[in-house]
Parts: sequence; structure tokens; C-alpha cells
Amino acid sequence: MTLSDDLSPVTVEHVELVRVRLPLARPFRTSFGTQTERDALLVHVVSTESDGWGECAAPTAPVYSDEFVEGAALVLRDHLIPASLVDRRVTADRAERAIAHLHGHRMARTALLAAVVDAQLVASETSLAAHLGATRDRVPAGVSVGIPEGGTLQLVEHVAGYLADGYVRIKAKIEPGVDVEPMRALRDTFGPGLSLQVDANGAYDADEPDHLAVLQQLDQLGLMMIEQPYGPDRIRDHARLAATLDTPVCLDESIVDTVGARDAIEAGACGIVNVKVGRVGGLREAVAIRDVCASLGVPVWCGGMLETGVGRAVNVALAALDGFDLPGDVSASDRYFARDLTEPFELVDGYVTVPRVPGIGRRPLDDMLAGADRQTVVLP
Ligand code: OSB
Ligand code: MG
Repeated sequence: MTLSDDLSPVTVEHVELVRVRLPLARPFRTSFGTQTERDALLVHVVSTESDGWGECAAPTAPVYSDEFVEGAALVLRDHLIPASLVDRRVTADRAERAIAHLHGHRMARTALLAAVVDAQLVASETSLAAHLGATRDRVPAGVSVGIPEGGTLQLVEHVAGYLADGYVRIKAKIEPGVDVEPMRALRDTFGPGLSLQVDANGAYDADEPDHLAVLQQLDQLGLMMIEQPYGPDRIRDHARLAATLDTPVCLDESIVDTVGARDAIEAGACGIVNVKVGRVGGLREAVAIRDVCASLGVPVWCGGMLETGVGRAVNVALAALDGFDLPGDVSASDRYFARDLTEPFELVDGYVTVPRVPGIGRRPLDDMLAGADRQTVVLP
């Protein structure tokens, strides 16, 4: 992978934290709760050469992992941004090394590093896709479908709508009690040709025999994978489960770095990995996880966190890399928002086009930031 050290550094003048809320096109219910808006925290890096944007994947509350918007804003303002800008001439890699002694907060880290690399790429007139060595001009689009309040009939309707839009694979959210029956209904309605996978966000209990029985029933439905059935720390439980299933287990929340990816794969805990740039602390780590997975023969795909166009631009470039051989949760803007923060991503024949303009490829539209909360960070 090309490193950002190979791009010219930029000289940072100031950094802004921008918080903007966008209503979701439809409520998104998962096993951890219902989201009705995207509460997006953006990092805006202004340099003498250019400016750049990055999005923090964290949701409002610590429901997906321990990260949440206010926490991310605080650690960015008081720790990550000041520590990375002691020297105002930065590259994303230099910034990453300058904050390597700080623990955790990967989503916050990713937002900062994305903004820096965006500024560098704009100054160098290079697209993120070209910088990463992306081989694809478009990526197949999957869609993640929340648990509808209206039950199975409404789920079938939602899935029919997404298939009519052209999405090439469906990921349905499940939780205990909303699993075998609705998934069987999807299989019965759309037939064996439907590319269907499920995501439990850790809602099943490995010590609960009824839960194991449910997962074994799901194993009969020809699913592409079962994503994160157990909690993030339950690597050995996932390995025991994977040994009893034909359906591959995919890990999301459990995988936050390359070493964890290797350990989980070697333990037999997963046959597939969902890579999210936000969850793992940046593009360098995301690409490194891809490399570890490839070396161990494990396919990866690009996940998402309902990001606006700013975060999704980064996801789409990642999904365009070799090794991302399964359709990702990279959907068009209108699946998320009536109006995106950026120029929209569109679905064309089931694909999303990879931006090839300088930078990450999308920036917030001025009028969409009209009501946003903006805070300038004090630099050292
Ligand atoms: O588990 O993949 C997940 C959204 C928010 C938090 C966690 C997850 C998701 C999704 C949606 O499934 C992915 C997307 O389309 O951005
Ligand atoms: Mg997931």
C-alpha cells in the first residue's frame, strides 16, 4: 500500500470539529437499539495548501462499542488533535505515529487521520482510490436491513424494495426472537438465489442452549454468513460455534486490529471478516487487516456505520481494493438519507462508483452545514 508519507505533507493552520445531525430515511433497528438519525462528528483540517474532511463512525451512545460521539469529540479536542499537531507539518502516517502512545478511541483516530489524508490528497491532486492502489472503478453494493417494527411482512416489503433498487445482497439484522422465522420467510419469498446474510451484533448468548439451537436452525437457510452472533470478546465461543456450523461465521465488533484478526482466524473463530475503517483506527490498519486475512485465506468485505457521504467515500475506496471480494455494506445515499451531507452516492446496476477526484472524493455541501455545531480546536 502507498503510505501517506509518500504524499507531500500539509501545514495545518487550524482544525475544526463539526457536528451535524441528519435524519435517517427510515429508522434502523438492530439488536442494540433503534437509530433514527445519524449524529455525525466530522474533523475538518485546514492547511495552507488545502483542507480535508474525516467522519467519526461513533454513534450517539456507546451501544455498538465503547465509543460515542461526545467521548470522541472530547478525546479529539484534548488529546488526539493536539498530540498529532505538535509539528504542524503533517502526513496521516506522521499523525498516526504521534498518537500511537494513546490507547483506544479508534473511531476518533480514523476521523482525524482521514481528514489529514484528504487534505494531503487534495493538495497532491490524487484520489484516495489511486493512492490506495484500488483496482476497481465500481463496487457491488449490499444493503443492511434493520429489524422493522412491522414484523416479517414489512421485512419482506423492505427487502423487495431494495432488490428492485438493484442491491446485490441483503444483510438482515437479527436478535433473539426475530431470527429463524423472518429469515425463512425471506428464503421462501425470494428463493435460493437471494444472497442473504444476517448480523446479530452480538445479541446471542453462548451459554444459552436455546440460542445455539437457533443458530443451528439458521445454518439450514443457505446464508452467506452469520455476522457477530456473540459478544466482541467471545473469540473461543465463536470458534466452538463455527466448528458446528456449515455457514461461515463473520466477525465485526470482535476485530479491531491486525493481531486480533490473526488470533481470531487462527483460533477458528471466523471464516470471513467485516472490515470497517472506523472500527480499526484508520486506513493503514484496515488495509493491514486485509493483508492478514488474505495471507490466511479469509475473505473480507467492507462494512459501514451509516456514515454520511464523507465517511462512505472512504469506505467505497477501501471496498475497491483487491481482497474485498464480497459485496459490502456500501449503499447509495438515498438508502440512508433523504439528502446526504455530500453529493450523493448513487446505485447504478447494483454498483456504486468509486470516486476518482482528488481527495477522499466527497466533502460536505455548504448548505448542509448551515445548522451544524462548529468548534475550533486549540492547537499547541
Ligand atoms: O453491525 O454492521 C453493523 C450500522 C451501524 C452500526 C453497526 C452496523 C451497522 C450496519 C449498517 O449494519 C452498515 C451501513 O450500511 O453503513
Ligand atoms: Mg455488523
